[in-house]
Amino acid sequence: MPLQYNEYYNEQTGLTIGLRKLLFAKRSDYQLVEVYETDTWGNLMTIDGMVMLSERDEFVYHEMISHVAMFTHPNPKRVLIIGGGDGGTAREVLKHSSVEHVDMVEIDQTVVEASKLHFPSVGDFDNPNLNVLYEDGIAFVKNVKDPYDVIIIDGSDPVGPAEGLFEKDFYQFCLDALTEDGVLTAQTESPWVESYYPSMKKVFTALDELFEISKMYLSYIPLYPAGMWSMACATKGEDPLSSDVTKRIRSNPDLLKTLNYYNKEVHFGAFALPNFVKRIVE
Ligand code: SPD
Repeated sequence: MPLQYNEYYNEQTGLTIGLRKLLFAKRSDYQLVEVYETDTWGNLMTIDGMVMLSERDEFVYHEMISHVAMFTHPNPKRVLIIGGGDGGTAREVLKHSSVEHVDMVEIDQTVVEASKLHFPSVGDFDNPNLNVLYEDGIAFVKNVKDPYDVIIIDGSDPVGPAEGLFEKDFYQFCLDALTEDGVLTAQTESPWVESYYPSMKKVFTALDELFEISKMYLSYIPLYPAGMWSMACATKGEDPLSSDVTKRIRSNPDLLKTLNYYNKEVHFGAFALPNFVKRIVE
């Protein structure tokens, strides 16, 4: 019998990943963090039975949650990442030469520990511009004194410690913690998983009420439920679809060369939504 990992997301329907062996398992104060060596996806991290990243496909999620925000902002210097303990989002953000300081607020030190041990190509933890804090991201954002240009919500699914990251109050705190041309991106689950719809609806309704501009965008992540993944981009006025974004992307050829998913066409195309996806948040 082959060793397999199954994440069931619709009754008995799910995703199966072939495994070689268990590399790490720790029940922290918050959740169960596991790392497996897989058949063809490199190492795989799961939290409470849900896939967080594999070495082979992590670039899609991390590039899309980071660069859409970073190129939408005219000059991002201070960045806050809520969650993101594997370090992949920070790695992408730190590729932008304008960045002077990144605070990454991860509630669970075990995620960082697992990443440092088993995902050496993901984190850029020794970067002097990265400050890692082990705190509750919601409490942190409530008390921000020195605002951020970009806030990225790289949390887990809306169960357990990440549940509060899908609430309106949290996005009000984020709005208050952003500079006047601030930009926010957040992961907002799979449009194919109906049990996520209430959380998706809650986030997009909140962003719509609070921010000047808010839009959903999509990317394709093979090891996430059904492969289609949604994210939110909300701003105090910067338009993620403006010609300024095109100019900024074009003026960064060296950064773009390091990427495997994100490019100018993907940035703009990602905001084109199928009708059934639009209806989830209408
Ligand atoms: N079901 C997957 C939800 C993924 C959210 N975050 C992933 C962490 C990658 N940095």
